[in-house]
Amino acid sequence: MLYPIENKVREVKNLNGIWNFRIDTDNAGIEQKWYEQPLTDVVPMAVPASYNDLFTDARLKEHVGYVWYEREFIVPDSWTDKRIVVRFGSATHHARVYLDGIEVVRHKGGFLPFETDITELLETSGIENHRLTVALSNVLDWTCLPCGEVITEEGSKYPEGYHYQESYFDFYNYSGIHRPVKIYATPKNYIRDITIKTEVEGLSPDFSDEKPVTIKDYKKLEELPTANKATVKVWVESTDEIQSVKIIDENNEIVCEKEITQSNVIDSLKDAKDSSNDVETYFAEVEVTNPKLWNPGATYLYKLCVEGKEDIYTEEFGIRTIETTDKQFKINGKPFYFKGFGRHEDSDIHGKGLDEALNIRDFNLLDWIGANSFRTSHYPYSEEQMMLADREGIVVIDEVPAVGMCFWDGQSVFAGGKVSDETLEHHLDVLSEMYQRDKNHPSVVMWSVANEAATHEEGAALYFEKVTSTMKGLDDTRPITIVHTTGPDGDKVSQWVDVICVNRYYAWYNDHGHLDVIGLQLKEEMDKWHAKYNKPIIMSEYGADTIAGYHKLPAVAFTEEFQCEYLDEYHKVFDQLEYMIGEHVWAYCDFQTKQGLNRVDGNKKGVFTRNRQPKAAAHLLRKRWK
Ligand code: GCB
Repeated sequence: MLYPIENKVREVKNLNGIWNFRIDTDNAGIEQKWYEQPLTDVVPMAVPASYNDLFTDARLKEHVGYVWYEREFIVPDSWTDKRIVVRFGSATHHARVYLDGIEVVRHKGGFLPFETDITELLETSGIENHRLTVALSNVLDWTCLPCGEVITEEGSKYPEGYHYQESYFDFYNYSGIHRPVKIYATPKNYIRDITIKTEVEGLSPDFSDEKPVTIKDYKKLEELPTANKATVKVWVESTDEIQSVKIIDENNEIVCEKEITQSNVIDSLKDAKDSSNDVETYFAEVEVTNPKLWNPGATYLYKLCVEGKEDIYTEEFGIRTIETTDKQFKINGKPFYFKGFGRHEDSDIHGKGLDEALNIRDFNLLDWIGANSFRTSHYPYSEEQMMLADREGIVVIDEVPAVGMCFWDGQSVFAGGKVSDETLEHHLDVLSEMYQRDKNHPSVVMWSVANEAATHEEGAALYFEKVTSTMKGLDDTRPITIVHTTGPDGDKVSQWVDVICVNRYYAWYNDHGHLDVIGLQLKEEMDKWHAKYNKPIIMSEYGADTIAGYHKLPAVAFTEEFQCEYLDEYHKVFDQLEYMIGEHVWAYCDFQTKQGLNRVDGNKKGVFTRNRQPKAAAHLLRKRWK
């Protein structure tokens, strides 16, 4: 899915700002057709933002069900004869969008964009001020990702109708219109999608003998790879007649150009929205000699400019290769060691709402600490973050919101009537939406199809065989992973992934406080994983809750000293194991969770505070990673 851009023929209007807002206390608004009239009893609400932390009333903050957003907009006269689309960067989790009282789109899933063509409605409405209304539900059940369930309590101990949202994942269920809302105009005939894949020849130098790839050895691999030639394969879906594709370098010089004709059309189908138009898929191959490669921390971004008779679209991309072996993860032939974090989109007041200033601070901190990568735990992050990652050279493991598919008390998720065919169908849809959104980002080097699912269950094998094969079918250019809580003995799914990601909390959730058992237990388990699957391993989570400013010698749990010693114990093991290809500390920052006995106002495993200031462990990691 293309990001809305402006150019000679395309225009974008931002609808962010203050909207009207109303909590649907009885969840009756849809039945009562609130969308037909301007909303009543509204309060002002910021978009994009989570609404939860903007209220002072717990009933509003914790509301389970629908809330309503509304604003007006005017379409400029200059957009007459254009195709007009309304687009949401994300709305968490189930959205129904109405234009002037008429439903125009529904979307399930809180972390990916959706859009719809509203041209015809706008043209026929005869109204100047258009009303955009959104009914948004934050309810999670077993048919959506993340999974959850609404629990209703009965009996004399609870007020009548008492219910709350239950979830089996460890972050607050922030809700709202979290990412930008835009309307944009394209020519009537338009470019619908672009897919870019690159192939590289003559990579040098040959790093294949560089072993073992532990953090210490990686430091020796300073030399950047080069290549003789790249073939850029381009697929363009368009209702417009495509005429050329050009590749433009960072100096804005055209490095190659190809004329496109009808002979480049490889497929044609009816446009679902406009049957008078066919969406044709054009395919072209363009060659770049001596390409500048996109490397972690040393990026190069080319632009692919596609020109049709009416429409133009320019997409950034990078040229790089990815390969995995039994012990390595190579980017441009060079072994890559993941240093970084599992993160969250989370901050005070904004919740999960896009905050560009915060993103800049985060990328500056990643640079300061010497991190080269992160995982989008546990859902795809904003498009704006992905663009920053491309530009700043931060490597991304892109994860779908498949989290919470595990009970910690032994109940079955896959055979206990929880996960169903409907869950699977949605999971596959989300994989496809994530791929469609992020496929052209060079920073994305691997897809994660789930975090900590109950992969030891028989049913999980059937389920994840479909999930992994679907992901592989969508993208033949990137490896895939699944992030485990299950151990190597129980795991039933890792035969289908390329890299094993393991979350481990030795001396935290097990043998709490016993730092001296970490080395033994960790090494034994990692060796087992590698012996079973012969695949490289990333420690995708390890960490200890730490209250900033708490100190004690000798170290005890929750102090800054403990967090440092804890990480050190893990690092000693990683540095001995040549199949370990990365360390992602949990977590980048402290973050909000639901209330729980082991959460003192949130998860405190951050290496930085929620306010993005360093704990002692940040200095330790900086020394190690730099
Ligand atoms: C995990 C989860 C993560 C939690 C973390 C913790 O394994 O993947 O979402 O926040 O543990 O701190 O318990």
